[in-house]
Amino acid sequence: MARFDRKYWRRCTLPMGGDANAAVEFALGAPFLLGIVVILLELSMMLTTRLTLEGALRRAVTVGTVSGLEDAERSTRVRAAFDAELGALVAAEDVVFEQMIYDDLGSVGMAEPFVDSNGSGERDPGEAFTDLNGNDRWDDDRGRPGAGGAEDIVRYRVRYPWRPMVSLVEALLPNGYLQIDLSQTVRNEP
Ligand SMILES: [Ca+2]
Ligand SMILES: [Ca+2]
Repeated sequence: MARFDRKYWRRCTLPMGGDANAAVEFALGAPFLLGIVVILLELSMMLTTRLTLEGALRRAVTVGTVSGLEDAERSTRVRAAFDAELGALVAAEDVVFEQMIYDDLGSVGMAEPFVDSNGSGERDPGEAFTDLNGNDRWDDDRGRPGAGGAEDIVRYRVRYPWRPMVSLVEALLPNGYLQIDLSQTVRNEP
């Protein structure tokens, strides 16, 4: 009768060696680590995009506030200065760049006044309103398009839907993108 070899039995039944364990652990952990790396890369892309847009907005404001320009020329120069600062990361066709003139600082971003006849808390069709910007319709922002003249108050606003490159990250975001919304209000020089 064959003698029972305890050492041989243990060699056959014990788990695999250290290398095999490490391989299994790596196989299980790799997707998680890869996911973290991808998210960090996307985050850095988003921050770089935001910084680029902030720089372009700053440049536009610098160009926009100088004295001695009429509205149309000022507006054209501002837009050109802004566009020139957009790098390759920004899809220029997706950028919404807005220039709005206001009568005073308290009016910035405010809706045109209206009579809330039905008490709904919002302006409904048919309710009377004051057309402050003279475009013959009610607006939820009373500003007039343009970069204004001397001492005018102007708000520059940039909106941009930043989209990740990796579809997995895109799926994590509401609507598949992250809205970057920047604005700066200035008074033009005399
Ligand atoms: Ca109403
Ligand atoms: Ca209006």
